[in-house]
Amino acid sequence: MGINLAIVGSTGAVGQTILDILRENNLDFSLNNLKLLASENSAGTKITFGGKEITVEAANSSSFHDVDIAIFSAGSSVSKNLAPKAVESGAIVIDNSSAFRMDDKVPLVAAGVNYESLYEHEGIIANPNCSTIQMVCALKPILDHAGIKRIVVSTYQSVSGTGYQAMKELTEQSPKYLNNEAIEKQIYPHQIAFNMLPHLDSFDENGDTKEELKMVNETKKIFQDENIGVTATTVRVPVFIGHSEAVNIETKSKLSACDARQLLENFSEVEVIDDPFEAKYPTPIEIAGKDQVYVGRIREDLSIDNGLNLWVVADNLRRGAAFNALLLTEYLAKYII
Ligand code: 2RA
Repeated sequence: MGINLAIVGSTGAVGQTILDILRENNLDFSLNNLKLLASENSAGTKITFGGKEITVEAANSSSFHDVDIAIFSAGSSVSKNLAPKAVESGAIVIDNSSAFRMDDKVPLVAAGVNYESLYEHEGIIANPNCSTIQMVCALKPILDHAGIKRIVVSTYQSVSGTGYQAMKELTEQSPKYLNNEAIEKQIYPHQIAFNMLPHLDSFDENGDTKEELKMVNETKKIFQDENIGVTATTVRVPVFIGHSEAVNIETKSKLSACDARQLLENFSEVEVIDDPFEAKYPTPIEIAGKDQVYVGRIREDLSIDNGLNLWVVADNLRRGAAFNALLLTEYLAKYII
């Protein structure tokens, strides 16, 4: 029996990526019905899927009566408003927004890292933030083998993390800058073309951004360890798709770079590309459109006893959002509902 799936935010960057992955048809569940939902503004849009034209409907509290699983990718306020209504109607919600991630009653699940947390769900399951997902995937086999004391991460995040309007802004600013024309800014506080902004989301009183705190708090929740030290600096870069991360860790027991490489090569969620002398390491252009987490530059940090450095790259729309949500859907369909 197939599942009845609804996508809330089906016309946005993540919603469209969910549809692309469903069209590729590589997941181990079948669809009985697909309902496409969005805001009033996008209602009426026609989307071709599986040889049929589906009309996008405006999402409201009565949209979920015949739905088994609803994937929400329409921002926190829509999730806060409609996810509880979807659950009341009998659906399980997989939420891509940050609305419920730190709620104790809501499992926060990175596919392949902590599927077991899905069994604790009470209707809502949270997808972690994209930058967290790729980091915890890369660190999971190391955590299990050597333990982790501290993580220091710096990110290089693509504009698609902000959505289609930001991709448009980078596209429009780039030729204008090269032609010495006036640059217009709407989405970011500074020019993003040929620039980098150490500013994702708002700042708190310590000077951390919300994106940085998401990486800290979500990692602790997923790894179920409040004592792991995590500190992050998140940076927006003029890349369309693919977030990159320089991750420095201190393990509890000694792990050589060679053993870390072996652990990562054997982990299902990761692909290692690591031959720097042949200029082989993952880059966002090369991994865009792929579903795995890519790791390279695996090396010991010689400044401390148990230090390792990793370079971690993933397609933020796919692995960091759509694919993670669909892997959770697959797991729920196979083992839980
Ligand atoms: C970003 N992490 O890249 C956000 C998207 N969820 O802006």
